[in-house]
Amino acid sequence: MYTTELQKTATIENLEDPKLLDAFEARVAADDFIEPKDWMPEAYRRTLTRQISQHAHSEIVGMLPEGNWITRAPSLRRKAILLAKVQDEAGHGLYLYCAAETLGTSREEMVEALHSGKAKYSTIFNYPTLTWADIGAIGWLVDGAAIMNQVPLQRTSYGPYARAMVRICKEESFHQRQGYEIMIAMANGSPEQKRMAQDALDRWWWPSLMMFGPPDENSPNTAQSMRWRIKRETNDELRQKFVDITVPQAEFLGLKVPDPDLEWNEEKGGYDFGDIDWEEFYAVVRGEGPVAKERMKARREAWDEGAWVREAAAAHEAKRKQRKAA
Ligand code: FAQ
Repeated sequence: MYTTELQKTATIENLEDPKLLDAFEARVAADDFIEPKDWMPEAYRRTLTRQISQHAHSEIVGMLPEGNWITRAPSLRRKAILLAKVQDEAGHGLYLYCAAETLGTSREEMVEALHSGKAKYSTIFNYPTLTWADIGAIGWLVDGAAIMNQVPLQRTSYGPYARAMVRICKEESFHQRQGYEIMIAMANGSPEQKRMAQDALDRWWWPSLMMFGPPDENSPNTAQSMRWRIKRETNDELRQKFVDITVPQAEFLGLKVPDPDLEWNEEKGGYDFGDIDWEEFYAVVRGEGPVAKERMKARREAWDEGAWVREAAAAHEAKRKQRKAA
């Protein structure tokens, strides 16, 4: 109902009146939050719907690589923590779908876009989790990269997205720590455990750097998104910060970052690092990632198998409304 109302408003106001546009731009420039019923340019609405829904899809698809290890976690403590983490990711997906719905697209439409391959989700979740050390590496590197990207989004210009990010960032910070704690245990364990930790770092390092998106000069959306304060830092700025924070953490673990060109650059006060394989990135974006097909199959099956839950919830709601009206 709310969604339909918003859609109507969007069509009526889609005239891009210069006065409205100027007022909108001034509010954004003053760091005001834009709220669902405020006027906004159609391109702003579209960009946000794309980014927030893709973010939501990433959280939901992102449950799969770790979900794969819940039954094989090495202790009850590890199992309970991993279960809680994977549930948190589901929660993040839900807040984000709700935030995106306030822009006028229904959850069903967004899910359909994911299942038909029209909408993207983060490349990182198209890689397999081969050993328990991968669970450590995901928490440390993938959640670490996610936090780096998401902390600035707490100040994104769209209110519902910014507010969703506050809670998500708190939880992601716990996720990063649990991953790093696994890495500490593995890196200080038996030679075989240390070898597994190094192998996980070797496989997850470059895909984690790709999470930040293409280099700024090849990023079609960054300039406008920075102007509208949807993005607060560019892909390259965030990637650099991530490298600078993470390399010392690898050193503390006694592990080697798999980049022969990695070198501290005193002048820029950050690390220089080797070339990212952008061919691989674009192939994964096109749906050619190592486990892309399995990921989409699992999501479609989950959606189909959950149909009865959605139907039951809708029937319950209809009955509740009927009783209230009577
Ligand atoms: N994967 O012009 P840009 C997580 C696409 S959550 C796939 O730079 P933009 C939590 C991009 O969509 C991880 N596609 O685009 C967790 C665009 O295509 P489009 C997700 C990518 O939007 C942890 C095209 O390339 N986080 O990990 C990727 O300005 C552990 C051109 O790119 C978010 O979504 C990619 N990596 O910047 C869960 C954060 N990068 O849509 C479970 C919010 C780029 O025009 C376990 N999103 N593309 O067809 C963002 O900050 C931005 O959307 C970027 C991309 C930075 C991802």
